Amino acid sequence: MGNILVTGALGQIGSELVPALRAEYGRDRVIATDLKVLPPTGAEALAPYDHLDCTDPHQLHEAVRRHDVSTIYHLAALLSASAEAAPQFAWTVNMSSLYNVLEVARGYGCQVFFPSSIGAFGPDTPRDMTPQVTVQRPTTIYGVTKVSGELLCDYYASRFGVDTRGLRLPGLVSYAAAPGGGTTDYAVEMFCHAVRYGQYTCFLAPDTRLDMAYMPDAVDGMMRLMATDAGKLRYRNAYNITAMSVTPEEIAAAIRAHMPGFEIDYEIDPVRQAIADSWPRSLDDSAARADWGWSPKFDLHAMARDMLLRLGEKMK
Ligand code: NAD
Ligand code: AKB
Repeated sequence: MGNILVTGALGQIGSELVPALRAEYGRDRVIATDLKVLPPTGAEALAPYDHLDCTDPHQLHEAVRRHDVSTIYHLAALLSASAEAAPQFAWTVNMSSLYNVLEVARGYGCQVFFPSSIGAFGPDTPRDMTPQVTVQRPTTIYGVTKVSGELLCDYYASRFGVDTRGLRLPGLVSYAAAPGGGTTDYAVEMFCHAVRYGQYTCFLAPDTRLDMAYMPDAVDGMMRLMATDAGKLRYRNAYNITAMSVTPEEIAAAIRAHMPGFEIDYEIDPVRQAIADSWPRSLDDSAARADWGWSPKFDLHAMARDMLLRLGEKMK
């Protein structure tokens, strides 16, 4: 078995996925890579780490060859709000990097993980208990890249036999690293501002319902999916997963159960509100539960308790 390469490793997911992979498979076997250049002081703690722009096929090819890579977790991308602010750049980053990853995987026989999103659905999709297989006509450039990415993964699996696997991730809540320009960032911000200031001004309306999951469950789901026998997987584009379907006012109430003085008000950002309003309110993740045992441990209240505890320790 070869080594594991993670692209976009310094982002919100990579900051927790890389340590989890290293704990499971050994530090030296997991190569963290990102576009960001590490300061010399941080380099040792993250090693093995390579600076890698995965829109450059040569850099990617060279990293996979040099590190004897057999598995790629491809996290590098622009998220929904950042992508909407720069749609042409988002297409280049999200699509050319995935194409390069799939091509190098075809050449070297690598397994590939691709993180799709609830953003791969659009206003024509059934919004409640959104099925695994349904209409996918997103109205954001982010969603367009996620549907295209799902289709490309499917194509490389059926046409070239590349072992592609993916998840349609909901908004992820975590304390280790800040989120990177998404619509569901409000949930993470709300916890951070609650601990730091006791108050948060939310950019989505109080009753905006979206799927979420806590990062430890999401990381466990990615690793579990990648370790499942290939024969059990009915879908090679991406599986729906979710742990909770929540609104800003419900998250605020869960925080108030621990911090009764927490205050929230609302200043709606029309761009991110329109994105959220085009996404599902709740996903049907029964295929993931049946095929490879998706089973999240954290509901809203368990997540709120853990987030407030961890952030409190971190901000001491
Ligand atoms: P993030 O924005 O926090 O991190 C992305 C990382 O990619 C950053 O560190 C950035 O420097 C890096 N990057 C950008 N362009 C690059 C390039 N050309 N080459 C190499 N690295 C580059 O994102 P995240 O939240 O960690 O998300 C990772 C993946 O998961 C993305 O594909 C995202 O669409 C998907 N996803 C995330 C969520 C979520 O809630 N976090 C939900 C659904 C899907
Ligand atoms: C975003 O809001 O863009 C991401 C996602 C749900 O894909 N968190």
